[in-house]
Amino acid sequence: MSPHLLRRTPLLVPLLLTALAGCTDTDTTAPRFAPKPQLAQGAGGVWTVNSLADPGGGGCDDTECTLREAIGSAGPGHQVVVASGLQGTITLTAGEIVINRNVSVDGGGRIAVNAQETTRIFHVAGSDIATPIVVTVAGLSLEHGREGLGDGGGILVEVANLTLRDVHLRWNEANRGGGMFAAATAAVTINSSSFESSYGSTGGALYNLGAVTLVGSSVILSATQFKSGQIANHGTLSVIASMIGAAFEPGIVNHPGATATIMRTTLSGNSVVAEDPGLGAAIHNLGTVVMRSSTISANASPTGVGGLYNAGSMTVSNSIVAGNNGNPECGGPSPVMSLGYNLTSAGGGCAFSAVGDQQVPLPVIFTNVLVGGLEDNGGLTKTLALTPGGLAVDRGSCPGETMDQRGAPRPVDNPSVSNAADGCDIGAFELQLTSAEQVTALTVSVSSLGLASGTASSLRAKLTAALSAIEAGDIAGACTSLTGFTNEVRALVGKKMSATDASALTAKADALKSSLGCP
Ligand SMILES: [Ca+2]
Ligand SMILES: [Ca+2]
Repeated sequence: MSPHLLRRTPLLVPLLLTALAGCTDTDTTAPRFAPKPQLAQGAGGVWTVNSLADPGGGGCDDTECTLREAIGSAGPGHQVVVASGLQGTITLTAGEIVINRNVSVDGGGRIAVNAQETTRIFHVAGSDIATPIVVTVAGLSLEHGREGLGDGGGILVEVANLTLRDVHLRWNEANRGGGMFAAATAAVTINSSSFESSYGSTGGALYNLGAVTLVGSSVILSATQFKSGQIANHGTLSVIASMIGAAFEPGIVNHPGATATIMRTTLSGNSVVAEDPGLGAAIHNLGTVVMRSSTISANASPTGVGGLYNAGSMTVSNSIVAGNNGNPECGGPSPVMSLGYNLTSAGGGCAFSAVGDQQVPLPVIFTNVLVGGLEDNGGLTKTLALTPGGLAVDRGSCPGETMDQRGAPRPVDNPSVSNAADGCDIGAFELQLTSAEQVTALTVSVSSLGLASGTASSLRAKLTAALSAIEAGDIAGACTSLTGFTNEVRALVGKKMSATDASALTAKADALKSSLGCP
């Protein structure tokens, strides 16, 4: 056990800032809600919440239907929705809300549920292990849930298949799993959602005994103790296109017997206190970890392992594990196995020596690999952008991948940069081509088709004109040249160019025109 006591105080300032920032969305108490005639409650299996009160008089009707009443009234397969115009915070006053049937609950992104630190918020549990209930919860903020000595301050998931979509768990606290506890009988998919400012004695954000998948989701500002991780995984965990960062203690602790798959994900800003020697700041693995196309940077464990600690089985491919504070960045009794195309720091980095692996001097990491801190670079989660022309660009290999963490296309092959394999970039982020680079790539494509020289040079001339226009800031001119190019390509179909080649060229040119805002 770690001797230190993690205090919640350091969280207060970010908590307050987040609270202020969040006011506009969900804390509006002045209702915009104007009562409108509703369809009869329950008609067509739809129950409409029309009140921010709790618990309500007991039944869900058109005069008053609280969230608790709607969920209690909904039969198997029914939906709970929120009346159009209803917006604000539901303050729980009667304990947790139990969901024990196949229902979907959608707050439309306009409703916060605040448990005032007196109770857990949702308890999702069927009773038949052979037939778990199937539940969807969407469009809600779940705040200030607290289960001090128990499991799951925000949500406790037991015999259930639960999908969260656009659900934001904030300021929740529990003994195990401040935001969520997933039992061994739980299967949970967490999509486009976030855990923020959670606290758990073990598992600050999430404690998993079952099967949990995060997609396009974030875990930030969580805290925990007892070396358990923001995500304490004892089951099966998949983290895809997500971000885990700015947390106290390791981002993920993968416990003995547990399996974690990390893909197209960024772990950054996780920090382990000096009183926990030997802990890995990003991932502390005692089970099995498979990592691919992820970025592990700027995590800190001053007396431990800055990036990846391994006492089990861990394989890493096409990933950046560099610029973490802690020596070494990979450590523990078992080697972190490279499957190739990784980039790490020279010296204190990981002992990667498979095909495509690079050892880069530490000062270069933040000048010629990564741009800097976590930013909103598009997509659902923050990312660490790559330096244009830097050492990670086109030096990776990502067979089967079609997008990066943000959802941007990958691989993107910059024809001016030599490829290590398929033109994919190393890590979670794929650098997209600039407009000028897209024109150059089109020129390379034209040259590779084996066209008659007159045909090829006529097409290239249009692209050269487009490139000159882009470099001169003449967008209208670039649009004109690109339109001339696509018209000429289409005219060649069936004569000097196959339909397949033509559509590949016009698709790229049209995408560029679209990004330039061409008419
Ligand atoms: Ca690339
Ligand atoms: Ca290239």
